[in-house]
Amino acid sequence: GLNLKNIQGDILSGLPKKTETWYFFQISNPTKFRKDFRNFIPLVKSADGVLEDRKAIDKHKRQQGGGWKPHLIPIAGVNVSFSHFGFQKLGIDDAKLIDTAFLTGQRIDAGANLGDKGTGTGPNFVPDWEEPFKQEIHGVFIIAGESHPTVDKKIQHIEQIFGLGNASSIKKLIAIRGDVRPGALSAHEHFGYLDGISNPSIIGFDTNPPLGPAPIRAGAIILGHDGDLNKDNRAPWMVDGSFLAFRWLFQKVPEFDDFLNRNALQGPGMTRQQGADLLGARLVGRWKSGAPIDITPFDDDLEIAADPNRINNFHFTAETNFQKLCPFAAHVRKTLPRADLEFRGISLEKNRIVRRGIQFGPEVTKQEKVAKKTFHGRGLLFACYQSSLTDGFQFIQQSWANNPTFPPFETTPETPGLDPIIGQGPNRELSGYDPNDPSKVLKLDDLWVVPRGGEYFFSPSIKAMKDLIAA
Ligand code: N7H
Repeated sequence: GLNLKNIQGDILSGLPKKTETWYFFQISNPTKFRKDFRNFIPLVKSADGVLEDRKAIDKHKRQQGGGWKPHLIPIAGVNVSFSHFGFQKLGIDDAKLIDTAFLTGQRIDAGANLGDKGTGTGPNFVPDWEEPFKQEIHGVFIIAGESHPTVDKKIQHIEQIFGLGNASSIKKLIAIRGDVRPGALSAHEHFGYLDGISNPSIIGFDTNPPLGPAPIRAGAIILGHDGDLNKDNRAPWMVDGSFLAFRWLFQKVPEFDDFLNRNALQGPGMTRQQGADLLGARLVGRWKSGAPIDITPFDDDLEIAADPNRINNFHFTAETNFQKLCPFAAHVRKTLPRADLEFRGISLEKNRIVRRGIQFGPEVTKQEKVAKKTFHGRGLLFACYQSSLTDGFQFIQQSWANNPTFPPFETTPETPGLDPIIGQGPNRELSGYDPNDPSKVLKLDDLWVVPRGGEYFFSPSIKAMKDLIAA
């Protein structure tokens, strides 16, 4: 079984959050850091702690009796992760983490494999990122909570533990605040689509999974368990940890909406708005409600969206080798191709990731809508966990989203093209956007999702924090 008291809470359960701060730091004084870290460990929320928090939240909701404006109970969750450079700084040998993406770091990987824009090549690649991410990042604190005051109090506590000013054992590089969107949009990302629907169900943890993709073994996400392809080669302290890929992704929402409007699909009795909505759904693979176009291709369906056993229970089975219902390049088909590969007997278990992102930035203003142009930074603090970055995040981005010939097909003439949401690369186009003629190719505008920073981290077990990192 899984030791839920030893695994950090964001990995398995997801820290409950309305707001979350990502606090990136360098270790300036390793000896003092190790001492301070011992006092920090009690703040860390385990998977078990999150389950208890969720119970308390549910109980509180019941007691509120579904009032018109429920109060939230103050709950904070703290997690911590280290980059390869952080382990090096602490003198910890992390070679048995094996993962080349982790050991290289994301700045160089961004040029070599992820397709980010920038200058220079190889180890000298400098991506077009925000300044703090061009520096060496050693670690990140993740602080989640129901409100800004609760989170800010925790941040102050953490800063006290590690000391302030010249006496500090850490140097803050940047703290980025994420916030879920207001009101009814709270579970939707900034383009407007419901997010957080399809995360892998984990055998032995998710006891009553809804219908959908086959549940996976814990080792696909957590090191040292069945399903971790390097299980037998890990050092003992790596067990119960997980790799974290972080990406700071800016979204150009008015520009995306304008593109959908300009290229709206046309059909009998279809308004321009309906044609724009249909095009958007075909680029994502889901309607804004979350309903998958593989099962409701021409109209949104709120009943399907509201049913946990239908919203994720689609497999492209009627569609392998075809893209009338859903384009090959649609974001959810690129990032989890389901039957496209499974019908050839290829398992997707090793490529599954657990996504834990949060939105950042304000709602689109009237001024931006009118100008069809972004004036305020907003987007997604993308985060995902996996037991291999090279099979998980990196693979999905490089070999699927950025690869115009994925999925590979023998029987159709169409080249799928790029994932229109996250795909990066020279030829920004995809086929299949028009259900009436899947061979038609749509030229896309410049990126609507712009990477401005990121790093690869390892989220150690709580035992590893005590035995290996703390002094
Ligand atoms: Fe994606 N979007 O709004 O269009 N994503 N994503 N993603 N994404 C998903 O099924 C989005 C990004 C995956 O299991 C949904 O939960 C945006 C990166 C995977 O069927 C929506 C951004 C990577 C899935 C979005 C972004 C992925 C997924 C449907 C950036 C990895 C699950 C909701 C700003 C490299 C696929 C859901 C499955 C779903 C959007 C980034 C991967 C709406 C806007 C960088 C694996």
